[in-house]
Amino acid sequence: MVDMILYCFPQSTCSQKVRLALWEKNIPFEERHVDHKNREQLSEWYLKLNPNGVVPTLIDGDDVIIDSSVILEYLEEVYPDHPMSPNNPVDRAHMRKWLRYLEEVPTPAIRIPSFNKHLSKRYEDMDDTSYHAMADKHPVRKHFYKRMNKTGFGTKETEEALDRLDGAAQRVADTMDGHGKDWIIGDMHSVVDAAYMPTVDRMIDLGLGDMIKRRPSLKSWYDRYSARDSFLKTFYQGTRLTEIFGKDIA
Ligand SMILES: N[C@@H](CCC(=O)N[C@@H](CS)C(=O)NCC(=O)O)C(=O)O
Repeated sequence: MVDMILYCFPQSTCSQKVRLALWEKNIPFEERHVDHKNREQLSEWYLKLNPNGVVPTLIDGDDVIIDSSVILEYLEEVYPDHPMSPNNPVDRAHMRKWLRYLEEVPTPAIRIPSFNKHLSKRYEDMDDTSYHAMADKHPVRKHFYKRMNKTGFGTKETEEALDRLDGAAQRVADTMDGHGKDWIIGDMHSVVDAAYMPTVDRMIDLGLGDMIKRRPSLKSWYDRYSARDSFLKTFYQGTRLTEIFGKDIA
């Protein structure tokens, strides 16, 4: 019997962040899949747990914790074994600075090519009225879905997103080149690595792997991380969009 339940989608990058940390920290948990295809994240029962209508949601005994980076920090505080955050306040401030940067730049950016290439297919059979009703009901993504308008984002927004992904890859590579250590904040494999990895893995799955490959320190970071047990357990069969939607869908 486990006390910890993670409501998630197998392919969601925000869910993958948390799965990486749970496996890394060796915390037993039950993974429960919210049915994205049928928009279960907007159902009444789920909105009671997570009023933002997004995954992941962590249930720890009687407590409900939402927002992937908040969950990462919560796990660090409550389950300090197998630490993924530094001890001293200055290093912790640097760690948080990275978490905020990742949330501000690459995390929203990766949604654009993901929806353009694959995830918009989930909406193509919906009539316009139902689609707009879904968007209107979405607590945090109403305007995102309205801009996407079932088929994908426009050229300008797509180019901006790719530029942000490239800029973030450069920032991480510069940082790693600068300190010459194995992980983003230095010697310690931390929540920052777990927070960025799913975006990088998604970039590769979307055919944007060149942004990683042409930066040797980033490429060796990916290779190092993807050999870890936590990575192999997080990215099980069916967690990549190409496995669900096929490689050739443009
Ligand atoms: N800030 C939230 C964002 C979570 C988020 O955007 N989740 C996406 C999957 S990665 C989602 O559930 N989307 C549902 C939807 O678009 O309806 C977090 O980090 O947990």
